[in-house]
Formats: sequence, C-alpha cells, structure tokens
Amino acid sequence: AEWRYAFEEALHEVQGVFATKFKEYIEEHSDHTVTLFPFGTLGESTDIMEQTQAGILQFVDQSPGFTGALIPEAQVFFVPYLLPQDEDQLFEFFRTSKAINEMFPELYARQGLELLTMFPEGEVCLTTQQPVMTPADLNEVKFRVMTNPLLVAAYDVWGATPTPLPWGEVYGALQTGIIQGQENPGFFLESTKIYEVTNVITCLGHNNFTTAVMANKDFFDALAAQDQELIRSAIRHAFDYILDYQRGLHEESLAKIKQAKPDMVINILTEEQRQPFMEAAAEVEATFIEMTGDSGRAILDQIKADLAAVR
Ligand code: 6CS
Repeated sequence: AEWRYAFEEALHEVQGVFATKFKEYIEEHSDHTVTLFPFGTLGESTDIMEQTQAGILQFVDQSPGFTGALIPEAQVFFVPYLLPQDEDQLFEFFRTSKAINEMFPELYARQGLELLTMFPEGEVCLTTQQPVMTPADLNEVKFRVMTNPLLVAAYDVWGATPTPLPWGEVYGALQTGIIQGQENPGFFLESTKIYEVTNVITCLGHNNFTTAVMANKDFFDALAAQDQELIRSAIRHAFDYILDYQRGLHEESLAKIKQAKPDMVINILTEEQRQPFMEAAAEVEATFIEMTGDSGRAILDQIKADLAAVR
C-alpha cells in the first residue's frame, strides 16, 4: 500500500531525516511505499494532525508544543529545566522512559492516535533583538511560542509577552517587528535562517525540543501483525539513527550561524546566570498540575522517576 507521512519540518531537518530513514526501512523490507509530506506541503502542524485523525494521512510527526489542546498532559515537556542537558542521560531517558513508552500511548490512543515514538531534537535557545542576561531583559518583549498554554505560562513568569503563533508566521513576524523573539533548537535556528531577522542567541539550558511520531489508530489497528511489527522496527531504526545524527549538531549549527553572520551574538549563560530563570520557572510545574490534574501529576511523577533511573 501507499502510506502518507507528514511532518513539521523540511526534508533535510531532523524530523525529515527521521521520516526518510523510516521510509527507506519500510520500502527496503516490504512492498509498501511511504510518501513524505514536508512542512508547508499540507499546511501547518494543526492541519496535518487533523488530516491524520481523519485518516487522510497514515503517519504524522507533531511536536507536543502543538498537541497541548488535544492532550494537555503532553505539555509536561514545557516544564522548564525538567529534562537533563547531558546527551547520554537524555537519550537513555527517551529510550527507557515508562511515561513515554507506556503512559503517553494510552493518552494518544484516546485521540485516535497510535503513538509510535518520541525523540529529542536538541537544546532550545532563544533568539531576540536585545541580549537576554536576566528575566528582566524579557520584559515587554513579544515572544513567539508554539500554541501551548504551558509555554505561555513559562514566558509569562519570565516577564515576556508570550505570543502563540504557528511556525509559518514566525520569520515574517520577526522581520516586521510584530514579535521580537522566539525559541527553537540550534539546528532549526540555522536551517531556517532565523538569525537573519534576530541579533542575539541565548542558551539558558531550560529545555530540549521534544517531538512525537504517531499513526492513525484505526489504520494501525487494522494492519496485519506483520505490518505492525514492520512499522515498529522501522521506527526503532529511525530512532537510533536520529539520536546518533544529533551528536554535535547543536554546536555545529551555532558555529555555522556565526560563520554566516559574524556579528550574531551567542550567549551561553553560566550556571549562575541561569539561576534567576530557574527560580522564576519553579512555579510552572504547579501550573502544569493545575492544568492537568491527577493525570498530569502521574505523568510528571513518572517522568521524574524515569529521569532518576538514568542519572
Ligand atoms: O517552532 C516551531 O513551530 C517548529 N520548531 C521545530 C524545531 N520543529 C517544528 C515546529 O513547527
């Protein structure tokens, strides 16, 4: 059969590299074909999710940053400073986490989605017009976030004016001054040339970008056991590849930005400079529990237990 798979990035970006590995594996090990739809070909993140829930697409990569309305618990990935910065710990967490591999699939299933995997895309840094050395520097800064209430809450406590927008509007909004900042992982800051319309990159160590790949559940459930296993194997293959692919990518991307635009300021904040951001962000965890109740608390507790196990 022909399977259709849409994602939120270009073909050469992390989600596209993952999807390409998935496609190659499926086509090499079966008679099925996978048609890839990169960002922009079928609309924004919310559009490709709707198309997957409707069964027009079989596979979709949608980041929790856009899944918050559908699955509020997915916002846990925006509790600042929850995920470790150490790559080995982070990768081991995604590989072994019970929250990700056992609990989240049940929540996605209720929305008609078979959650196949979640993986990290790299450390998230801020790009702004002015330096951000303390939370006070974000005061009055209209800061674009993904359409996610908890991310709004996080930038609120840092004093910014959080502005949820779909990705397709971000470059233009920075260019025209409607917003003055946004955040994304290093590779994406480089590949989308977002540095052309901002002056300063600031890394606070507050998060790593998490994404999720899923299938339409009715489609998946109706497949022969052999095809389900084929899909799971292809996902494992692409997962291993994408973790390896990302080693060193963040640093390389920042170096490429510096090369393309030498006067771009790149500030990696010290532990001491991060402290006020951490302290202000501590209340965001309570906001997450308020938004999601017992179900969110269970996910958060399990993530903490999963993290403790890899530390
Ligand atoms: O900021 C965003 O909206 C986008 N960022 C990444 C790294 N991937 C897709 C997403 O749409």
